[in-house]
Amino acid sequence: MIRARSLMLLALFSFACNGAQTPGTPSKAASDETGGSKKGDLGPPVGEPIQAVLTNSPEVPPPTGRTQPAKVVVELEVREVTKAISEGVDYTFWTFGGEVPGKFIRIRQGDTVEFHLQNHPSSKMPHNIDLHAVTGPGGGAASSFTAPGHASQFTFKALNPGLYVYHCATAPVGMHIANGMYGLILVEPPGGMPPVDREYYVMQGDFYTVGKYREKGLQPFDMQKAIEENATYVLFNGSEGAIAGDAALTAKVGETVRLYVGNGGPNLVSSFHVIGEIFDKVYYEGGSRFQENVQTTLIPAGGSAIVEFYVEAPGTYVIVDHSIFRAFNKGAVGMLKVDGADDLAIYSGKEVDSVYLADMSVTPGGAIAEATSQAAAGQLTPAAQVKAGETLFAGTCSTCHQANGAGLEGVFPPLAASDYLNADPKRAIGVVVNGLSGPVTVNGKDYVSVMPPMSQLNDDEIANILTYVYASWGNSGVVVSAAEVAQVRASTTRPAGAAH
Ligand code: HEC
Ligand SMILES: [Cu+2]
Repeated sequence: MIRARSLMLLALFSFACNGAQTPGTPSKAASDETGGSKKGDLGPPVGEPIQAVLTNSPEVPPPTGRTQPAKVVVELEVREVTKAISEGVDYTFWTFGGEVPGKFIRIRQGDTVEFHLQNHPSSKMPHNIDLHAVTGPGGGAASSFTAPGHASQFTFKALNPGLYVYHCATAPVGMHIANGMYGLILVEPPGGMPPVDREYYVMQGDFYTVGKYREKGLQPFDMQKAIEENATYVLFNGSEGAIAGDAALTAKVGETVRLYVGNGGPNLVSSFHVIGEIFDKVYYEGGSRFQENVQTTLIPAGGSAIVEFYVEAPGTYVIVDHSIFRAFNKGAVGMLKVDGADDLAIYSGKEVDSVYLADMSVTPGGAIAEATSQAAAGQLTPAAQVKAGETLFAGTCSTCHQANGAGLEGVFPPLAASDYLNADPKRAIGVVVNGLSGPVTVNGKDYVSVMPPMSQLNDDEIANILTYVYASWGNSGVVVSAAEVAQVRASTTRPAGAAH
């Protein structure tokens, strides 16, 4: 559908180029130049005003399909909403259109945009919008200051093609952006974007909460952490898992995928990477020219990139910010699931998901979500703990102790029927919270090695993992509670450098 339409567009565009020139239309001689705002005024709007199609991420509106400039009406409503930022963690987001990132806007170079910004009556704050696609002081910010329950309107002509960030610019600006007030506006060049099979909208942002990463409950914004650029979460599309697990982006072998990638910041630049893919093209910084054969592209805060790649092999491709602690410890993980037949000449076909996905493969509505909601209701069952613990164990402990708990001769002690484990649950909690080093004897065999503290796990997660371990492989069946973990955590010390 996208392909057919864009092909038609392309054909029309080349026709227009060879035909009569209207003032301001890019000429053939200038076709190796890519822009400049002077070429962007393609004349007055033609035809009836058009209502812009806006989409929530990860969807992208269809190509404009137009060959002439139009008047385009954009209606965007600001809403302040409380929803999940991670499993069991809520946050009050300020949004353009109800979600983070804000609605994707797609127009064509030369269009005249009549922009209506509404601020929902339930909002507590005034807001405005600065679109980087606007030529003029403030990018629309001054003309769009909008109190709760009010609306404002301004008009601009989109002179430069490209992929632009928009954001709120109401003081304190950093706080409005940190709460999720950003999105993307694509200004297509007159010929449209070249056709591809799939287009997706992905936008990174950093978030600052008073509680630690994955600390449960409603988490307020932490201004000091934001000033220090010490992000608690770094996320694609506004929440952990927004484009992972069941919500992963999808494609089929043999398709070309285009990602419109933005970075709202407010602070961090993104080292955007798809594990196991090479970007065939990157329109770096969201501009008109592309680089080819790129592994990782840098996307500044308040900037964008358009990346394209052809998918040869089926499987799960993990999307990360390659500043890699952000991926594994702050949530910057997405996935592209590709269906189709293996091409063994290109890739041998061994699944590597578990290496990279670890416990990031947590899916909303899965075992962990179930345990979290039971715990929130004060009705956590051991069965739910075991199920959640199984998933977490696979992503955390199995790397060393193996999926079946057998460990590795002489290197990693067994958790299966471990006399050390079963003798003292409090001590076992301490091992996970604080790590273990030096000589230890398990089932009559000596180990002299190091287990690092599992600093990335919170009390609920450790309780669930240990409950699962105790319920498995001939162990004692002890149930471990988050309160017990908290108690051990409070009464013991971690080696210097452990996260918490
Ligand atoms: C990086 C490898 C590694 C990871 C990951 C790891 N462990 Fe360990 N674990 C070890 C090593 C090595 C020892 C022995 C340390 C020593 O020799 O002092 C150990 C010891 C233990 C022990 C005590 C000995 C025994 O076998 O009963 C327990 C209990 C334990 N680990 C549980 C866990 C749990 C639960 C997790 C996941 C939350 C985990 N470990 C993750 C490497 C690891
Ligand atoms: Cu705002």
